[in-house]
Amino acid sequence: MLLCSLAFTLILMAVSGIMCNRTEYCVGSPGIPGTPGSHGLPGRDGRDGVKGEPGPPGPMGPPGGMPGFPGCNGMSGIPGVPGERGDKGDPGERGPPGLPASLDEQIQTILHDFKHKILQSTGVLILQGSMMAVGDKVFATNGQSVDFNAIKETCVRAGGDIAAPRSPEENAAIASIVKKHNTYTYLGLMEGHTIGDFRYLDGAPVNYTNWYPGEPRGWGKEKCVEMYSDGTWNDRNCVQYRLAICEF
Ligand code: MAN
Ligand code: CA
Repeated sequence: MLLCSLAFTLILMAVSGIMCNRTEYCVGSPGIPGTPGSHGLPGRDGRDGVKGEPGPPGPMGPPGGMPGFPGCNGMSGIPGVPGERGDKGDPGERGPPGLPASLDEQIQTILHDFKHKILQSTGVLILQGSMMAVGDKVFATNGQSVDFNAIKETCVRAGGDIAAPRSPEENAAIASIVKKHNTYTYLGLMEGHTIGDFRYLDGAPVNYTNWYPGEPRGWGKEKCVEMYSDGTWNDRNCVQYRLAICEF
């Protein structure tokens, strides 16, 4: 049988022209590739990857958690009201003795300049007829006619008093202002509790009068005193409008 198949092979080889011997591989056309093998087993797990970015903040927790840290300080409030004034301090030490003012050249220069300035201003006011100077007194008007109380207020506000003549010279000065304005004025006099007892506003009795003939005849009903344009006086109620003349 073996001999038979060997003989068959040799015959086949001879027919097909292929020659070979026992020490060489046969040279022929490649065979048909086999079918692919089945899938191998799964490989081992890889190494851990790099750490990812932090996730978004989580939702707010339930109430009753721990209190947070204190917040920053707020802005400063508005300043409080100033405190009460403190007590007066003790007087300072006495300075070194100075020159008497009469020998102090600097003081004398200042006084001289003051005097000059005051003389200039007074001269202008007298020239313009804005003031009447009699002795140490000065009379002036604002040209307004108001009642007795308003004249008093106006004069005090200006640093003076309602004009009250204490001599014929002062009376003439006031009268010249009244005449110039072609009107009457109230004087700084009033009737006291006793009828006919007219006094200066500080309560002192009058030491000079210039009543119009027959005046005063108000018999306690005319408490104020007006001056006519000729300088004579009449007792009168206090609510007429009269020229405001003050003395300083
Ligand atoms: C007249 C005189 C005055 C009086 C006035 C009042 O002039 O009787 O004495 O003060 O009237 O209007
Ligand atoms: Ca009268």
